[in-house]
Amino acid sequence: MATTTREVTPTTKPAGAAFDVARIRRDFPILKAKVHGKPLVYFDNAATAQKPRQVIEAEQQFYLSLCSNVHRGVHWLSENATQAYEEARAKAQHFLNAAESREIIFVRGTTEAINLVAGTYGRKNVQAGDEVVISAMEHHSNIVPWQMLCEEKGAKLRVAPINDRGELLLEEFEKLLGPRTKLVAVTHVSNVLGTINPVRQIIEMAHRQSIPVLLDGAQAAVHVKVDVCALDCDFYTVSGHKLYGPTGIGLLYGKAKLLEAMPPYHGGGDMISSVSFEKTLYNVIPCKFEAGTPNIAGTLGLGAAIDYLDALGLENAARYEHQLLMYATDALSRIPGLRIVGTAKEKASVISFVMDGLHPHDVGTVLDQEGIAVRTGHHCAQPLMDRFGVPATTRASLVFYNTFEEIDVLVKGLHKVREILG
Ligand code: C6P
Repeated sequence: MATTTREVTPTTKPAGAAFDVARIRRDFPILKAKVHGKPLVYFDNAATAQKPRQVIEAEQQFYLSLCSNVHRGVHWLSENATQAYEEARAKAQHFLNAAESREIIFVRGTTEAINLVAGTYGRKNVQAGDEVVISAMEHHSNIVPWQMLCEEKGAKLRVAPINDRGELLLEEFEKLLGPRTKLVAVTHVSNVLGTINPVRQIIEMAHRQSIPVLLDGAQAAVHVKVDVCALDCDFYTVSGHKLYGPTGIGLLYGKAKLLEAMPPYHGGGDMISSVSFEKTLYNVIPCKFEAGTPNIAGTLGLGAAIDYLDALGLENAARYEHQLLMYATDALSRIPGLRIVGTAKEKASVISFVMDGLHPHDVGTVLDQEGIAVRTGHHCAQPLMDRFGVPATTRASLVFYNTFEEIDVLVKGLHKVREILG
């Protein structure tokens, strides 16, 4: 399959030099794979992204030459592994532009990051009668932990509505804020709709009433340059595996003064400064929140992914992804009986759609036979499906190693879906 950058309409043509997708694709070994005898077209990036060779090698290198535990040994291997682990933290700090590296906590992913905040900050600060505000477009990971907390505390979960394009209704959101609101937790980018939320305004509105804000950045960090200092968000979450890093590793950013005041999450080794049967004293941040042996290889892999993105230039990638989004939106909109769910003005390259009379699972199964990987289902966002009156959608999520030619293959595949399924 050709992997050149295609000329598109002047309004969508990239500024500056063409993005060398063919070269980039060579970094991702799996993209050469064939599925059912057809070249793989991987459009399930929002579920998990593919990994460049640099990430795979960083993990492998840890086991080949550095394997040991961190923060625990005086021997050469352990000291060097510790140094590499802390270097990865510094890379994450710079990636998010956090003020200090101790504001970066390594977790398994966004799910664990949000559970950590709900289980510590939430448990400490949310009491009976208080409220937590989320939005109607949240992933289950940013619903259920708050629901569990509210149930335990007798607090209330309030949900800010969205319009039919999938945009947050900011005025309605602001009306939900008040003296009882103890936290706002919203997604930066929707995994279903692709909507990029106006997070600056959200944070300003909440901060005017001294309400802290958690941003679920699982999808956003991939497409948007995140600057937690400029945003002034209180917590930010990242899933490493969506950011071209390994599975089982992610980041929680938290402002130091909040993290310091929070009780620990898990108890165990490394999160303590001293233990006796009478009393345990906790370690300083970030160690206070990293109990037990961490995912060291994954952390180094995530560090390599951040290096990769730095070299590529996230802004360059985002510009190219926007081209793909425009091209795919136009092409898919021309398919009779296909409706795109999520048409926000500010959108990342995630396209959910439904086809008249067809179940998304059947659509996904036929596409799979063509070598095309999309996600079908409720995308862990059942309340959002209800909001749009659909049980499920088919979702194509595009990133910088995807090509215009692959979108043509998807369009062809969707015509085939219609031929086969009626
Ligand atoms: N969404 C998707 O296919 P974890 O699984 O912890 O890395 O991330 C959870 C999560 C939280 N918030 C958002 C906005 C997400 O998109 C996800 C993960 C994947 O859409 C898997 S369900």
